[in-house]
Amino acid sequence: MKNRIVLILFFTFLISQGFSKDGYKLWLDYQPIENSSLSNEVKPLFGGIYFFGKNPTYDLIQKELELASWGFFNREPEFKNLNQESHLWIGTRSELSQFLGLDHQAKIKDLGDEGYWRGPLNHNGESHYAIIGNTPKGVLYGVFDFLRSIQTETFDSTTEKSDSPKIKLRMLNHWDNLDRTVERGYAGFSIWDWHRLPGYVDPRYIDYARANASLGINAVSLTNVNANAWVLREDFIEKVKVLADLFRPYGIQVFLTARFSAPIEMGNLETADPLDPEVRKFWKERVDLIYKEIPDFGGFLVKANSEGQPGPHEYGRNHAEGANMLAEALAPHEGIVIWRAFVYSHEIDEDRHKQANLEFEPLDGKFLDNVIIQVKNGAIDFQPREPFHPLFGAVEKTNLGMEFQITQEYLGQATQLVYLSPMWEEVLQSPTYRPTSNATVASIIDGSSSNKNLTLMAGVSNIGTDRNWTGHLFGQANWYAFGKLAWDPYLNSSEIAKEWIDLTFGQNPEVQRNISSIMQSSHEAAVNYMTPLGLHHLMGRSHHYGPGPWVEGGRADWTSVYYHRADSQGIGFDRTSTGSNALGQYAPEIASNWSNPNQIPEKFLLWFHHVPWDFKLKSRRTLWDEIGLHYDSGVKSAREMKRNWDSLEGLIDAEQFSHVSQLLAIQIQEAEWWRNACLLYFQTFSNLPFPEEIEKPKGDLEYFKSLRFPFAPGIRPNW
Ligand code: BDP
Repeated sequence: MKNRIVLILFFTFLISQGFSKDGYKLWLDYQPIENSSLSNEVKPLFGGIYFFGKNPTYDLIQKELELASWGFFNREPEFKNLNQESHLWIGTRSELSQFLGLDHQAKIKDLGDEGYWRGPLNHNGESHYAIIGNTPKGVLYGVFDFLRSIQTETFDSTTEKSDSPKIKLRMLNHWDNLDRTVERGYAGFSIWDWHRLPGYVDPRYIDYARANASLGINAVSLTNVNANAWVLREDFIEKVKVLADLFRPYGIQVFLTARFSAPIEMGNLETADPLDPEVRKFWKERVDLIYKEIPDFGGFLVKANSEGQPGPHEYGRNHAEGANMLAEALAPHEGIVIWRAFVYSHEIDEDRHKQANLEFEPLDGKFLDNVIIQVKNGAIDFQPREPFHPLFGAVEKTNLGMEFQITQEYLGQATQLVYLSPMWEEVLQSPTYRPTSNATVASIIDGSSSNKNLTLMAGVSNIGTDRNWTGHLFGQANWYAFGKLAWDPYLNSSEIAKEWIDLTFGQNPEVQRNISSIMQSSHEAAVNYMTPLGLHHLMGRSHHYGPGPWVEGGRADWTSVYYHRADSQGIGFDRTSTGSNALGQYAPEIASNWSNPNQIPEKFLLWFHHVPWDFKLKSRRTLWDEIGLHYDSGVKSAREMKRNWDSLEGLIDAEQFSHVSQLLAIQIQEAEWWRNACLLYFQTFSNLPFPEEIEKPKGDLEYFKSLRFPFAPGIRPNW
């Protein structure tokens, strides 16, 4: 008995020490350095660290270096004085000024508040390795990059590196409710333990901040965009303050979602009209109160007049009047308003695709400078593939930010491995043709072609209380890739993947090759077995889990039939000038090219065109056959992913292996389910046989239609 307890305690100890790869440590798992020349190069640095100043951020850096040193060398690092033998110098440009030549001074100065320089520095004949920023925050980013270069074995003490973020606000949006449920969350409950705050501080908050800071994420909105005004009460602000205080030295600013009707719900006012003096007073006082507790509070993220959320329209006011009212209250404190463009009204428009442009284009130039409009990557709603949102490039005077969804609401939730970065990259690299012919979405949102300073990339978080944070281990790769792209939206997805694989699975080339090919093929595979050739919004109602192409009834633009429009003639949504003309919201270069079904990239064909079943694609096959082939190839890719993964047994940690292998088996079943359900359903319109070469869809359409998932994760109880 005693032995058993000892054994259990020992395993608990091992787990707490991180010997088991349960995913808790994310990409910050500092493993022993096996490469001896790297170890010889790096060890002396950890044996002589000197900080040129003192501040809370340096304290955190010190802790991070301790963790890393224990992980890399199983020993304590040594912190020295300047007159002792110090090898690793850490500080800001001004702190190190007497040791820096003019060229270094200038180079570092150009990197702004958040950039860093790291490299060799000789002084009085002695060589040092220095990590320098203009601010402690820049230093922090430099240190994380330095540690990452050791983990990925790319560190070289003789070369210098400098970097700085291209986007100002790199932000996670949590859709977390105050009761700890998470809207569209698939990784357990909210990590914000509101009930036990402010008294109890969960150590997870620190690891969360470390993970974000290591990627350069510098802002978080804590609460659901379907907001609850309760978070603005004094007792909750006290809780928020605890988080803000913890995150501050990690360079992370806290935002909250503001419910537009808060003046009524908590201020006892009869109206929330943004032009009403009492309402303005309410917000000003509330904002002042928040800043008293949290002097660097970021501001508000607002969803208004969308999906039933209250907003200025109730009072005959427009989005600019609503946003500006909040912006005025925040401006004296340098706070900002992030106002979402994901809007659609109660009256069903002929095409929801057009709604944001219809509402926001006329308001261009009417928003105050401290307002950013946060636009989803596509015009519908985070579908497996969407063309870029026409608002990018249609609005010139207003600040525009990007909203991506990291949580996989429409992309397999937490049962599927789908690496989202290629999808984001596709959107970021899309040419908008406005304001100049070479303006891509990336160059609009980083301000380089839109000439804006207040820039933003937000990602809807996929984080929860699951031990591995994201439910599926590969969800971590999406968090990671989001952070990287927010820092530099021109990065390449396969390189980001390679880095993440290095950090998560180590250096074995076979492991790296296999996992990289799994990740790179995963998005196209999911698009193929869910919504190929521009199809969209085919998922099950409410929970959005699995296929539901037959969903109809109720609000039209919440159904599938509204989007696919299949009939005996063909399938697809005509958004050309013969249909809704949503295409007209894009620049003429795009509109004219895409209005021709023979010219539009086939991946967007059915997004913009209603096409006959016998329409010939570039392959010279009919549309019907191609739909079948795409669905089938998606399933085959999912199987290939699993085969690839299973070949890694024994080469990677057993716990990681089994976790992903089991989930890939589910992914195959779900891919088959999507293919079978969609093809059998669409066949009821096409009345055509399936192409010879595909595996014939099996099953009974009525059975698929009858499936119900009342307890699927991530949905509101009343849905
Ligand atoms: C949709 C989600 C819904 C969100 C909404 C939003 O299904 O839960 O509230 O987006 O972005 O994708 O506001």
